[in-house]
Amino acid sequence: MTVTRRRFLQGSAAAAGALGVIPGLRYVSQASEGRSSSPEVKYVNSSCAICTNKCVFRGQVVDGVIRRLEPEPDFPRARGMMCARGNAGAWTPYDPNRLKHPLIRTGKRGEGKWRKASWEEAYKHIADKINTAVEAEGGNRSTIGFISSEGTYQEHYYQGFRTVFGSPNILRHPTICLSSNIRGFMSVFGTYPNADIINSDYIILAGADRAESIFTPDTIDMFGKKGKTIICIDPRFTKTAAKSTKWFPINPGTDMAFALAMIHVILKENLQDQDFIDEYCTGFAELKEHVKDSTPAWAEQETGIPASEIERIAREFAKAKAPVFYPGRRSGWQKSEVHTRRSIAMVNAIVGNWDKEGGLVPNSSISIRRRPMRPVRYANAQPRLEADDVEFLNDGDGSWIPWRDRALKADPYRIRGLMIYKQNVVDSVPDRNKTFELFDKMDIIVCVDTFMSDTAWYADVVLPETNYLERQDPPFPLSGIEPSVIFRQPLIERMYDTKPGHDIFSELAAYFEDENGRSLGNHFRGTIEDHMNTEVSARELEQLKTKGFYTTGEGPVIGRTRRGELGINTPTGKVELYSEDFAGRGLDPLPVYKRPEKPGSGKFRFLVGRHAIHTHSMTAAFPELNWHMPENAIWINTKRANELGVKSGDMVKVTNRTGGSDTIKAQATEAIHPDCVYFAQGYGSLSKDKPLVYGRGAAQSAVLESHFEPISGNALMHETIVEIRKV
Ligand SMILES: Nc1nc2c(c(=O)[nH]1)N[C@H]1C(S)=C(S)[C@@H](COP(=O)(O)OP(=O)(O)OC[C@H]3O[C@@H](n4cnc5c(=O)[nH]c(N)nc54)[C@H](O)[C@@H]3O)O[C@H]1N2
Ligand SMILES: Nc1nc2c(c(=O)[nH]1)N[C@H]1C(S)=C(S)[C@@H](COP(=O)(O)OP(=O)(O)OC[C@H]3O[C@@H](n4cnc5c(=O)[nH]c(N)nc54)[C@H](O)[C@@H]3O)O[C@H]1N2
Ligand code: SF4
Ligand SMILES: [Mo]
Repeated sequence: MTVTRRRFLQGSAAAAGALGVIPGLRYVSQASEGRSSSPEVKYVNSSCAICTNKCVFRGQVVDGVIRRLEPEPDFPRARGMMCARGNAGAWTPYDPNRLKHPLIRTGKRGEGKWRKASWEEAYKHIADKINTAVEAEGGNRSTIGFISSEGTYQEHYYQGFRTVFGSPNILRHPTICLSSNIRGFMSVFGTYPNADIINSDYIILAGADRAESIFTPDTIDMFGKKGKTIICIDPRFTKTAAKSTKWFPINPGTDMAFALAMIHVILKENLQDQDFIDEYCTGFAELKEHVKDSTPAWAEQETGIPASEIERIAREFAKAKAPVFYPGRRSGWQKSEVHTRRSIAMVNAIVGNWDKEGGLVPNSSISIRRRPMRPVRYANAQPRLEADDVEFLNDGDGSWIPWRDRALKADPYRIRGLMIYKQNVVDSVPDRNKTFELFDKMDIIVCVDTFMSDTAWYADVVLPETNYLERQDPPFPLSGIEPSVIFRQPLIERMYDTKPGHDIFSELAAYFEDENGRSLGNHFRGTIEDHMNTEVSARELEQLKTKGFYTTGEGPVIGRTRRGELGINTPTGKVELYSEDFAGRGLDPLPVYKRPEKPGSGKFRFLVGRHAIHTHSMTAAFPELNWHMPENAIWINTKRANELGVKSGDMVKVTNRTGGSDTIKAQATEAIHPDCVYFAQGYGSLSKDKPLVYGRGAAQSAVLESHFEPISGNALMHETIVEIRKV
């Protein structure tokens, strides 16, 4: 091997080169300089960390340098493909802007002045600040807020740390993603199901951009199969719309009217699956009465979708062999979100679409022998800050928006510190001005990331986690219709002074004590290898090491409810078309439509949504993806743009009702509903260590107002009304 580590590091740290090729390839060219004539080639299977899908790949490593990541053909979710983002991940270890060692802030927050620190120094600094904060609050450990998105370490080590530390204040990703969807489907079916989209012959996608958001082989197969009808309902002409049979640019926030009218037609024409309803459902009579007046003509007024089309879709859907009204994923849009999802669940229920091929299928997962950490009980333990603000608050997930509001008012107690792991809260939580107000009240902000995100940029201590291609992660059960267990193993040696999550949290724990003076480090037993050896069998571990995953070998798990192996996990044990539980809580027991607010003259509803080559805020600065899309632009309907005197390429200022604003290039287009505007996430960064997106384009969180849905606690991303002004 002729590439020494030092030489490689020198190469990768060089500034933008003159090679004129895709930037990521440039790093690898630099890394591979002076390659030997008989290179050492090896393949390592591992799993992608660039989005939640965790596709398993086969990584090709030549002379210790990653050359490419190929999809693992046997892995059910990836089969023959890896998306653009997954491919671009190959170069992240070599990105000169990655985090390389612990940093402690020396200047003001956000000034970007740091000193390099050893891990011991960083841990000690964190522990001193946190212990002082807890003391200042009379021993109340709830004063530290824990924040994380999903990921392989999040589940046990990070949560484990929080559990033994003793704060109930955890905020996880569902609160800014899909908790309203989960709650809506749970209230009807008792679980949040998957959709067997490959085998369904009639699919309604309302607010689900599969072709960009879950661009996997089954999505391709879904579009590719003959004889299939796909109805796309979206205020934007997305890639999914382009691939669908029909697209309807619905008035935003009116999906429930569409769903209720579908139910109306199906019941009026007696197209329902009465046998399924009689055997599995409760509340049918109430639902039938409820939708009596939800006619297609009424729904046309609300949704903008012609009545004749609604009627036709309802009929075709009910008569199809395997229809599915896709549940969607991200769901925090409008105020009535939980009820909207319930109405969508009910459209499925009345045609008997439950636990069958081509339909909705309850989640399956493979269990592993994980030993959860037992919580330590502290005398001053306090309930979650926002415990009273949300009807169905999930204690393990929390609710970001009311939590932040309470923290700002120190109501009922003060939050003094934030431990943030793998969530870029400055960009991912609406209304970043408010997030900064929260930061201003903190004695200590710790951020564990792999890059200098906007959140890390404003933190006091930044801890660099080891890149996913250099790291060993524990086995992770991936649930779905065809469940599997995946894991990550290093393709290359660790290049910098970084640590994997397991080490970070188990080592940090040793700097804290419980009330009896016992080290919290005692709760973390064993190395990551010890965990792996106990969590799965030797044979399974061997499979993980060679293939990067294992399954039960039984293929899709469909039909357990119908075979009597699985109950319906609602309070009544039935599919609930009417919810006594909701009624008892003073909530509407049936989905009641409420017309969303119209933006008003000269104003727009601001929408967010996925982009095929980006993951949230994370990838916009990946050189090879940024090369395709150097900045974002705001979609404005052509007619509305003309009214404003705005042309494509003009700069506009977008301002919300609370003064939040950002400036961005305009893109006049027919591809968006006249009431709405949209731009992609990840740009307009504040972190100077993300130079490709620093100050380039606009940030969604600068423009999003804070709203939440009080049944599930989901932050609402489509309740923002903005004004556009040419600058
Ligand atoms: N490429 C890529 N893929 C991803 C991710 C990513 O960041 N990038 N993130 C992953 C994650 S965490 C999630 S949660 C999923 C999200 O996956 P999806 O939910 O499929 O994707 P989104 O683009 O968030 O939202 C879907 C669509 O809803 C539309 N919409 C907005 N308002 C309305 C409305 O009122 N009615 C209707 N019918 N439609 C509306 C938007 O225009 C958008 O096109 O994607 C996952 N996959
Ligand atoms: N404005 C806006 N906000 C949104 C959404 C939106 O569409 N627009 N969508 C919402 C949805 S659906 C979701 S799921 C959430 C997602 O919210 P986030 O989880 O905050 O999403 P990301 O922007 O991907 O940020 C993840 C952070 O983790 C870092 N990271 C990546 N890999 C690793 C790793 O291995 N270890 C560590 N420690 N860090 C790592 C990345 O560098 C990045 O800073 O955002 C929600 N918020
Ligand atoms: S869908 Fe793309 S980014 Fe997500 S895990 Fe798979 S390859 Fe990675
Ligand atoms: Mo999400």
